[in-house]
Amino acid sequence: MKIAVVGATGLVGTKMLQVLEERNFPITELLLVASEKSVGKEVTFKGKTYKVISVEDAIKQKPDIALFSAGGGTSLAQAPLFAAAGTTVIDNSSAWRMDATKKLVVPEVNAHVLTPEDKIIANPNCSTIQMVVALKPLHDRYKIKRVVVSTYQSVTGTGVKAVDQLMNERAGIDGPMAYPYKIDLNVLPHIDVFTENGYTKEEMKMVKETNKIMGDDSIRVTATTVRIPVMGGHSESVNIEFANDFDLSEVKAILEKAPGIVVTDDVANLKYPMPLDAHDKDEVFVGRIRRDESQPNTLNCWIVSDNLRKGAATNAVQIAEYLVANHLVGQSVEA
Ligand code: 11C
Repeated sequence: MKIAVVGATGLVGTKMLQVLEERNFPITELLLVASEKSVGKEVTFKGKTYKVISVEDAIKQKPDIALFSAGGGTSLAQAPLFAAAGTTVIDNSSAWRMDATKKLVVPEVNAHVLTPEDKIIANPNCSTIQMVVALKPLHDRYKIKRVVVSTYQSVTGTGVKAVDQLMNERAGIDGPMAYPYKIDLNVLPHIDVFTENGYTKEEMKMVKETNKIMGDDSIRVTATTVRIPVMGGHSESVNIEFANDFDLSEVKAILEKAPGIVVTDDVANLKYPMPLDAHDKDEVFVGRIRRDESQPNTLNCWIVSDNLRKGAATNAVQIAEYLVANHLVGQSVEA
C-alpha cells in the first residue's frame, strides 16, 4: 500500500506513524505530508528518514490510503481532492463525521458498514470511541436505553500547546495559554466551544456520534465533558440503563470476551483502570463495574483509554487494516 500521513508532524500524526510501524502495516511507499511551514522537515520511520512534502505533491502521487490528522479546515478542503484521485481518506477531524453520506467507524463496532465506494471515512472523537467499544457488546445483549457519561480528559486531546501549558505551569514558567484558565491543579468543565443548548461541542459529539456508530438513534445519551491536568488518556464515568436486567458476572464476562477491551476490576486489590496505565496502549480498559442501586437495570462503570491511540491513531490504522484485509482499497479494488 502507498500510504500518506497528512498532518505527519502533529501529536496524532506522530502517533499514527508509531502505530503503523509497531503493527507492521504493509507499506510499499510512505508519503509524509504537512502544512507549508513543515515542508522539507525530516521525519524518521522504521529507521529511514523522510522529507515532509506538501498536500499538492502528495495528491499527485495518488496514494492508496491517506490518514488525515490536519484539522477540520484542511480536511474539508483536501480530503475530496485525494478522494477524486482515487485515494481512500481516513479522517481524524470532525469535518465529515455527521455527513450522512460518510461512514463513521470504530472497527470493533461497525466495520461491516464499509464498502469500496467509501472514499472519505470518518474517525470518531476520542471520547466517543472508547465509550462505544464498551457499550456495543452490552447493547447487543441487554439493549441500552440511556447513557449518562462524565469525562475526565487528558490535555493531549487539545494538542501540543496544551501539553506545553500544563508543563510550563508545573515548572512555574509563563507561556502561551491553550485554555482560558490555568489547567495545572485545576479542572475545566469545558471542552471545545459552547453551543446554543448550553452543552459544549465535545458533549454533543458524544451524543450524536454514539447514535451514528451504534446505528441506533433510540439510545439516549447525555454528557458532561471535563478537562483535567492529565497526560496518559481519557477517563469516563459511565452510567448505562438497559431495557433488560443483567447479571453482573455475565456483564464482566461479556466485556472480557469483547474485542479491544481489557477488564481491570479487582477492587479488593485496588485494581482499576487509570490513565497512567493506559498510556501508549491500544486497548480500552474497563473497571469499577457495579450495579446502580438507585434504579433497576442500570450499571455504573469506569472506562479509560489512551486518546491519542485508540481514540485517534490506532482506530484510524485499524480502519486501514480492515480495508486492506477485506480488499476494499488499493489495486484490488481498481482491478
Ligand atoms: C479533546 N476529544 O480531548 C477532543 C479532541 O473531534 O477529534 C479531539 C477532537 C475531535 O479535546
